[in-house]
Amino acid sequence: MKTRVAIVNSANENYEMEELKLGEIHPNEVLVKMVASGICQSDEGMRLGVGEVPMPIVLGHEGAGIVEKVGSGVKDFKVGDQVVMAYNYCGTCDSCRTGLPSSCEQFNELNLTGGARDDGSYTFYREDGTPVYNFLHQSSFSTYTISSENNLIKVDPDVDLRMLGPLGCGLMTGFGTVVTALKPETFSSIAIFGTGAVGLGALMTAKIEGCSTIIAVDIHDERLELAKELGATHTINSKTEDLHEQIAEITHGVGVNYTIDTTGVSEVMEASLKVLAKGGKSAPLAVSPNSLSFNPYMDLVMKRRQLVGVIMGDIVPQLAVPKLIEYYKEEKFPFDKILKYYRFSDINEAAKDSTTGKSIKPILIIDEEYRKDEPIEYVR
Ligand code: CXF
Ligand code: ZN
Repeated sequence: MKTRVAIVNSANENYEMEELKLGEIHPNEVLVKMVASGICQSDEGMRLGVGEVPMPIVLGHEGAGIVEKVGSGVKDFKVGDQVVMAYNYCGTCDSCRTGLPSSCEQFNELNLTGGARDDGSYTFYREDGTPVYNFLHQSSFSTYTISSENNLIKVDPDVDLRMLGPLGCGLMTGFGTVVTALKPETFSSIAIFGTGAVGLGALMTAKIEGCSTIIAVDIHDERLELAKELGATHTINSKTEDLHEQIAEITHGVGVNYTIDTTGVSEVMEASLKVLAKGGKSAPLAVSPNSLSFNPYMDLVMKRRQLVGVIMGDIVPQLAVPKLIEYYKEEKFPFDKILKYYRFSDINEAAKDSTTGKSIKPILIIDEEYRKDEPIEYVR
């Protein structure tokens, strides 16, 4: 069977459209006809070579589609199911069994090394038989893809799949970081550095969880306006305002209880630690090559602060995604406000718009026939 993909041949190159052959579906796998896919900052990180994934590769990991065929061992999905896709995990290691599949012992092998199965076979091949690597066992920048059943989250037939892909990565990461990793108390304060999809997902969640002071920090005023609309009680433009002064004023000199950094910029990560109150907790989330420096005695011990690592929101995708859809329907998580739609063939423009900040969350429409009677507005 053939599939049309956006391929990256080597680091730093643009996406190119190409037709590939799909391999065989294995017993625990599912063939998905893609409807749409978000573009995540990590896709860009991988394309630019920061993540060191093997190439040529089909990226994309915020996919949504319809089950076209299931492997012989798949019990929970059937042909025609609407699915959102997240990452793969083994399901049987201690982390998976204790509800932390994003810390799966086999996370790297299953997600980041190209997708060879135990028998050495791959999900994508070129006409000449050479394999093309997959990403997070998903590779959603493709008209059809072979995924694992552990990647999939079934969603109701009534919901519009075209908007749902980002729930499987960026938005779930922001959501999970708040509800699972930081667990802010009602009336506590939180500052979110960077108002992209992860930051805004965290911000909407902080509001749901009852944080009474929600500070959004960014360098773009339009983004800060949107953050306010989505629940920020305070905004700081750290380019034009003094961050430390502002935070001291907002928190009456105490500092913030919780911070999240989504920028990966050294000084910003450092600031997100240093503005914490005593007993505060900070989560730097970005896939970034940068480091941060701090003095453990002064910055942690004396203030009893914590710096925590969180991956994919430390949450089970199959629990998080349906919950987020429920919150969306209740108008508590209006993530539609951050989405912009592009045609699949405009993937390079869409990726560029996400880097320049023109689009917070670009979504590629891969199947333009899906719900054709409910047209959506394209950026170009
Ligand atoms: C990343 C986390 C590190 C591995 C690739 C995916 N998360 C979100 O994009
Ligand atoms: Zn992602």
